[in-house]
Amino acid sequence: MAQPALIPADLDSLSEDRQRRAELVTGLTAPAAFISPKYFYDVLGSKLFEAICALPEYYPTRTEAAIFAEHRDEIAAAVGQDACLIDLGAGNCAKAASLFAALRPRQYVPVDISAQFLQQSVAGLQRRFPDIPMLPLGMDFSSTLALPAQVQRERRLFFYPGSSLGNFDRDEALVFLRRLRAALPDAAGGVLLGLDLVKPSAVLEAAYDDALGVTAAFNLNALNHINGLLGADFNARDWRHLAFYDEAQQRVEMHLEARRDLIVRWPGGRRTFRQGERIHTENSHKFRADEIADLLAQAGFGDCQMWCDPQRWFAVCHARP
Ligand code: AVJ
Repeated sequence: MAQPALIPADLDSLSEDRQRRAELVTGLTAPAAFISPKYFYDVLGSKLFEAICALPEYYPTRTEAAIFAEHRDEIAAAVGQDACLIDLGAGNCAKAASLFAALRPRQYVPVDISAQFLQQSVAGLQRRFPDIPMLPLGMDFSSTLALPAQVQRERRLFFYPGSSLGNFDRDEALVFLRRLRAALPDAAGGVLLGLDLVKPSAVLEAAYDDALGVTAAFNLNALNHINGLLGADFNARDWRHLAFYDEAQQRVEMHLEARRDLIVRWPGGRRTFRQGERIHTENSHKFRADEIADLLAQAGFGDCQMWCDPQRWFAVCHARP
């Protein structure tokens, strides 16, 4: 089968570009500077995330994979076969691919903001699975879920693994889940989520500040990515990676901290940072098992099923409209 063409959903159009610059400038010039974690994912960032998933400290990926392996048949029975598998933040597509044999999807729709990386992933995947029609979408699904007409409506299954939902605040997560719910026309499919659970902070902090410094590189790479998008002059050497667990907010926060007083410039703007001043780059919310069913119910889903590892570090959930 020919290599599937990537649908580049507008990322390069002029208005999208202007909007993205405006969003970045808003965050960078805010009194407490911030950027969206979606800016981690250029080609290098996607590769660094892939490396994170292989780190001994980063338990989510392998714990989730173990849950899928252990409960494959039950999960497949809950989800049903012949689905249109819509993989949100597909990256290297490895998680979905590991389920292909059990789920036998009728159509595979991987979606990722890192369009070029996705294109490379899908090219290899289509060769391994020539019989599954694949429709890769290079788009930012955090703002809109406008799926092209080629995406089958029947038996849609939104696959959102890896605790990516944790990047949203609670209210944003609810809005996002409601949007998924609205895009599901029938009861057959649903959502299949992977969610990271609350656990001792030492485990969490090691997972987001690993000994090899891969997560630090992943965080710092956002600055290089922004330099390209905005024409800014960030120097990654001026910044330090910071990650800590906030028990009250139930989330790991990542920041970049200025190592000295400095000025960052871009066409049409600039920002002074004092030594020690931070840019907030990510929240990674952790869930309590009992709040997951509530969240899904509030978003309009029913029939929630959940599978965990023996330590109860991670949860895989399926819910139907
Ligand atoms: C892809 C958002 C699930 O929050 O654990 C990994 C990203 N950040 N290490 C996460 C991430 C730092 C990851 N998610």
